[in-house]
Amino acid sequence: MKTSYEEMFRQALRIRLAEEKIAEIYPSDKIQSPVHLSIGQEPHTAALIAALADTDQLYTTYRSHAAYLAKGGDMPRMFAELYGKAAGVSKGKAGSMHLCWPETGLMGSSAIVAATLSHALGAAYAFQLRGRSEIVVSLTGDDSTEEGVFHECLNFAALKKLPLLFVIENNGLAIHSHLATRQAFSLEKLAGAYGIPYTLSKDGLDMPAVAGAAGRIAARVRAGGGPEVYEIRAYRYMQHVGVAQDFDKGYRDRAEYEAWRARDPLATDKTLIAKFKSELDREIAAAVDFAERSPFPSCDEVLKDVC
Ligand SMILES: Cc1ncc(C[n+]2csc(CCOP(=O)(O)OP(=O)(O)O)c2C)c(N)n1
Ligand SMILES: [Mg+2]
Repeated sequence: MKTSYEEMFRQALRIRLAEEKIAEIYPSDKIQSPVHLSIGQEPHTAALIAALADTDQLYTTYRSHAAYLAKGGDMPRMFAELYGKAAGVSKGKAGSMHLCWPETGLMGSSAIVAATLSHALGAAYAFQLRGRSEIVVSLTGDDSTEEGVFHECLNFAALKKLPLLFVIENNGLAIHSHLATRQAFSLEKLAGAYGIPYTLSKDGLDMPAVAGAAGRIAARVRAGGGPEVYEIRAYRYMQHVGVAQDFDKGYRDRAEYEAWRARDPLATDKTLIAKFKSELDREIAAAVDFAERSPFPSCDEVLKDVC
């Protein structure tokens, strides 16, 4: 593994502290973009990305702060984007749900469930045609596997033996709907129907296990073994969209959350938290300050870059 446990921990903690800062700022309405927080799910994202080469490409969903930061996205420009400022990654026009940082391979994220799957597929096909050594990773939620495009992408990726890794972050929920009420199929068997190998990590909080599995899978995909499906089970601590915890809505039990949190290294490893927290708090405060001081785009920007 190219990244040490401490570095993965630091990266995951960096994401958590940044998202906790977003939650703190949000009631002020300075951030008008809807926000889908990854709190609880950052460990597996940090571990997955730690196992990839820096030049590998990643495509993901609206729950994108974690992937953006772990893939090397600039923190001040992320906050500026959330604030709708001209200095934002996408000049303040994309908001939280469409972060990208092509400089280090985060090629796109989208509010439309499963939308980036076909983009990842196309990129993987291009890498193959050009004889490149990079692989493409598609990181999407459990609900995306119900979309027709997921099945089409499995088929084409298997047919062409593309260098594409489908990572499914399974938090068991699509907004308020549990997986058991939505899916009549097994992901493993579905992948198997296309001859695609499937791996499961039952605990997304276990960063060494996720980084180890992701590294082994990525090496096979890179060596020309064709696409793979990697499911990571996780738990989101916050509501689907927004910055509250919505246990009062009755679709899940606080005890589930407490059981995950009791094992969560970002909550329990006081030694590593103490080691990194002050430095990360300073980085985040500087990013927020940058966003607050930056100007909004001028009115003549409104139709540029959008059509
Ligand atoms: C094509 C499409 N259908 C429905 C929606 C509404 N929607 C937004 S998020 C979401 C649930 C997605 O769940 P999942 O893929 O498991 O990701 P998670 O939010 O759990 O990370 C739905 C149905 C949408 N954005 N796009
Ligand atoms: Mg989900």
